[in-house]
Amino acid sequence: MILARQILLMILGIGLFLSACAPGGGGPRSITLSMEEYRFDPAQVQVKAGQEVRLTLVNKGKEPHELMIGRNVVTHEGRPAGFAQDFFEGIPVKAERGGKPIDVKELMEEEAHGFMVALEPGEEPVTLIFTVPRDKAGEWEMGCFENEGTHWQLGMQGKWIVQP
Ligand SMILES: [Cu+2]
Repeated sequence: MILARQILLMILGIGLFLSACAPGGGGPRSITLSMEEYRFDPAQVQVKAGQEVRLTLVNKGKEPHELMIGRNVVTHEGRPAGFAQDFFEGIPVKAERGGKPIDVKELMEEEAHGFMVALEPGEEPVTLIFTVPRDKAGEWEMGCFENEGTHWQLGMQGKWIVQP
């Protein structure tokens, strides 16, 4: 009986410890977003306006994947190619790989329509660090437009929701 009581107290202690570490404490919000054929995991991400976000991108698939966030898909030669409205426009974004700062431009393809991060399969994850501006509140879409837009067409889409 005494042992059971100790275990119970220990579980309660762990629970309190974890809740103290839970997001909402005002610190940066850490999110891991996995990319694979042909989806984002999680498929829906919620952030708060004004919040600092550390968004780590991992390519768990066998093909190159990218993340773009925006609204209203544009086409290039009849294929989905990005968004008319880019979520990242006007947002200063820092990037880190393996804990070291890198130039975010290294992660972008030359002809990208808006801000994007592309990762080869097995490439080391990248963390994007930025603060969500208050005027970006609302619902946005995440998308991968690799392979001439086929990833988007195959369902590589998600929701990026900015709570006011
Ligand atoms: Cu993809």
